Amino acid sequence: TEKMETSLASLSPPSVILTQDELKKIAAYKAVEFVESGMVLGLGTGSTARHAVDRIGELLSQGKLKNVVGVPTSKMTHEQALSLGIPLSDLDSHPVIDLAIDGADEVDPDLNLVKGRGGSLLREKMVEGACKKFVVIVDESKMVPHIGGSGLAMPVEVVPFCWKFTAKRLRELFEDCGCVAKLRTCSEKSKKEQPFVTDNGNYIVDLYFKKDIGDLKIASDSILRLAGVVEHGMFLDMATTVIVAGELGVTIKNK
Ligand code: ABF
Repeated sequence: TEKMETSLASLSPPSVILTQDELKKIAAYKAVEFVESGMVLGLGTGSTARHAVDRIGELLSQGKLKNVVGVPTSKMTHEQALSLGIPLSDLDSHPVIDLAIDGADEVDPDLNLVKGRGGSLLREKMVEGACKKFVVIVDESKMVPHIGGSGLAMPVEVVPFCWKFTAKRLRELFEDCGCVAKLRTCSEKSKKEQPFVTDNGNYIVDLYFKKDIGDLKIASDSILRLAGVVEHGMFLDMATTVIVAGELGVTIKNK
């Protein structure tokens, strides 16, 4: 089901072009409308999810939200939530999450996602796999007809031990799709040549495809069968709602 909300149109006259960050904030604030007092919340990671966490902190400090517990999906979000005074927990103490809110890198028409270009896919998949409702927040640039087909990275978290061997096996799996496998390195200039290390002490191998990868479930299973792989960034059949903010308004897509 799809619902188009027109509130944005009335907020912004057609002459005002919203920035990508403003669109991210609009999607994030809309998602926080689903949050109720007493909920256990999965707190996402990334520049879109950051706005949602800020908003939750703001509502808590204003007393408009009470007794929520946040389960962060990364060390970075943990720090952010802590600084906002959001009470925190983890999956060991709260194995059932009422609602998780997080961004994504790609969303297809069936609400399958690519995540992990920010590097926190494993914790995100653990937390978001444990929630009753998973609301994804994106600006319209993230909507794609097929995930993995945008020419952008499909991240795979791998153990550092013999990562080149694992990267080679990943590339071979998708040989027919013209796959290129690249180790992700740090973004800071001074550390450019060093591997990017995830919150879990692992590396990320980014896969790039020249052709469509076909059946997503088959692709997912074959990646997970490789021994050096910890997790990948395809989130299939997990999102229950996707909130898309675009120049013409907010669209809410439900599974
Ligand atoms: C996280 O943040 C990731 O899974 C995804 O890679 C990314 C999206 O980032 P942004 O909101 O900054 O575009 O949710």
